Amino acid sequence: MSTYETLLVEDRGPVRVITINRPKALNALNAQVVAELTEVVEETAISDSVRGLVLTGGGEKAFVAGADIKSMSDMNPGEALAFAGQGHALGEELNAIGIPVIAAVNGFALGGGCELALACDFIYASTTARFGQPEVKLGVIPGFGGTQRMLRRVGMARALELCMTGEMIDAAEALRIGLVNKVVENEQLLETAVKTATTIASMGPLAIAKVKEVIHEGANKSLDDANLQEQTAFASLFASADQKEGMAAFMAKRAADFKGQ
Ligand code: DAK
Repeated sequence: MSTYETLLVEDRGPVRVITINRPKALNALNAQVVAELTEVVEETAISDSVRGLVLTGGGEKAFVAGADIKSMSDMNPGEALAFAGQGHALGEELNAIGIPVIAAVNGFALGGGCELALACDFIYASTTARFGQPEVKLGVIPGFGGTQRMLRRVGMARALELCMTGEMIDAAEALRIGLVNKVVENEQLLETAVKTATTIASMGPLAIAKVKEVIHEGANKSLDDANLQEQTAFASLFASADQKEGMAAFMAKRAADFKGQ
């Protein structure tokens, strides 16, 4: 595995934990962090052994406090477009990788940090987590897919309210509006996210990849087209050894031994 300047990467069994590690800047996303995240996601996508990703923030205070305001402050529109493109590409890769990606939000998830969490399949938060899209306070808007992913995650009215007021919400409110799936104490956060990713890793890998593909792509399709995609994906799995193994194991009352084939 490569080494990174702004990330810590550790495999815990089948689950890769990526820690964004610039705690002095509250893990703010500059071009280097986004490039390194993209690299590790691409490296993971071709790994046979990694079956889940967990993203978290280094230090006590933040998941990611946003895009790096210092490096953005002098950007012209062309540079801003390139930076936004880099962030969007990362979000698309996190959505396209055929394994679960869980954000373990351990503090501030603001601006680009909230957008990064939204690009994950789902979010677990600690009781100390705070979410917000404060870009309007800086005279800009979310640029890493936040407006659209927030809309799809929590609905139009709440997305508009969060993106227009720039206000922060706490973990309990984030849970209430469906932005996060679960809230636990900080000490249990990483362990809880890794445990869920490990459970998912024991399922048929091809089936997990199809669940992810059908739900992510279906969100952007008509119901008819999305249902057709589901039907085709369901049928395609009957050509896999994993389907034979999963069903044979059920009938033999034993655990399935999936090979991802
Ligand atoms: N960028 C750079 N440095 C940051 C930062 C950030 N987003 N957030 C915090 N820091 C730095 C602080 O400057 C400070 O550094 P020093 O002064 O010690 O050198 C250090 O982290 C600790 O922060 P504080 O001293 O402020 O800590 P507090 O506990 O007092 O406050 C805070 C924590 C999170 C409430 C506060 O730091 C804060 O409000 N931070 C900014 C949050 C924010 O506005 N985030 C959104 C950033 S805008 C786009 C692409 C993307 C985006 C937009 C457009 N395109 C290219 C189109 C996305 C934009 C954003 O994410």
